[in-house]
Amino acid sequence: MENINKRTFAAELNSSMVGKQVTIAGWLEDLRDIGKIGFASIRDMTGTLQALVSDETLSIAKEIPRQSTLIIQGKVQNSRAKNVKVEIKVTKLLLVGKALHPLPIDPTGRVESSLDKRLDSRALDLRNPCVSSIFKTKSKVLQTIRNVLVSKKFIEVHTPKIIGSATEGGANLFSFDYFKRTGYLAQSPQLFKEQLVLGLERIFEIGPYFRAEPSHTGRHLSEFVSVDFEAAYLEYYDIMDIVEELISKVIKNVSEATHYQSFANGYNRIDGKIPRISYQQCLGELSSVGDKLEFGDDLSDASLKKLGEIYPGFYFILDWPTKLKPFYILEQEQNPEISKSFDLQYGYLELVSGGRREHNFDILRSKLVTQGLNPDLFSDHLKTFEWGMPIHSGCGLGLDRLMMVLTGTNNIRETVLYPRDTERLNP
Ligand code: AMO
Repeated sequence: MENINKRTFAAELNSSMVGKQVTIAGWLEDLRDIGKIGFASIRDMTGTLQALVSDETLSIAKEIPRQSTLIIQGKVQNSRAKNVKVEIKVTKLLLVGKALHPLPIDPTGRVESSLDKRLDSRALDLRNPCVSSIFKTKSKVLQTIRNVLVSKKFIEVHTPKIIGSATEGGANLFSFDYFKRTGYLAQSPQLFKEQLVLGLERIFEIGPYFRAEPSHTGRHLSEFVSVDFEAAYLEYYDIMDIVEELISKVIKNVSEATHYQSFANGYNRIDGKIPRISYQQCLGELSSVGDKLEFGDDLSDASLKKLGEIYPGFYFILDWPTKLKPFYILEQEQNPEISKSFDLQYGYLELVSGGRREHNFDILRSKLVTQGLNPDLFSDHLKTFEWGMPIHSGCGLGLDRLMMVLTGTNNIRETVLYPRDTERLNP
């Protein structure tokens, strides 16, 4: 059919087009055959439209299995149906891709399938508008994040995902044969992003990272996307300000554009300001609800759940004990047992981790040793700290986890197209 490149999308159809000839494309979701005529429900990436078929086009439509892809030509006319303003009176109907039944899942969502089954047929699952809206929202979230960071003079970079030594310490590292040497998959861009502030000052990267974590939870994957940013001459609380702005702009844009309104209303309760609670304060709060922890203890899921009840929604936990943080996090001058660090939480869920970085070569080297890491493996990184390294701070935001919060799911696999975990390597 001609003019398919000038197709009209379902969401574009409106009363001002009545009488116009249009070409549309999409998949057949339903066909209501009422004798001499039939009403086909066609869905495309923007929504559904009603197509009226009769005579020859009705006979063709009746033979087409649901979910098959069609190209249709016809005239826009007013519809008699109560909830449909305009419809297409079909003159030509072309079957483009036939769907072979039985299909593995019902992408209309009328018949529910398990998440596993849906992930096995992810391409088809994405025809379900509730599912595709997660990924449309994700794209919008990314656009918002990029706009905010670029407006603050950050430039977007790409650092290697194939690396020669660990970025976050030796644990959880995937290794593989790299031309007779051992290569690793990057756990984070941590070392590169710090090195880059030397010449570029403010950078961000949005990319996939890999952790060989044998976790079986709703929030860990072996491959996840992180939004990392790093800036020279900013303090860790400046980074928290940027995180706060990112979260508030993301929520504003998402709630304007999608149906995740209920969540946005919840966020409005805290007025765009995210509470900042020190680790020490958290211990006090937890103790008051019977959870007694010593300074230096990590906060377990159970403790974080309790904190989440005290601080519903987003909250920062800052000034963590130095011993709980990686070697690159700077200590407080007044008390080296406390670090200049923060996490952003949503209830029990950790979304962001960041802090001010150690920028002194000798201290950084000795911290590697203290944490049981071999400084020789970090020589390419360490040497950059002898070339005039500015003070700097930054953070990493788990995009897929943020999507869990925005869409109200407790399984990260819902927010990733093709999730990778201990069980899942295909499709
Ligand atoms: P961290 O290890 O805390 O910090 O990771 C940053 C954020 O990434 C997300 N995340 C994950 N998401 C899904 N599956 C996983 N297995 C997974 N692991 C982490 C979380 C987490 O908060 N280099 C530091 C960041 C920095 O200091 O700049 C880092 O990687 O949302």
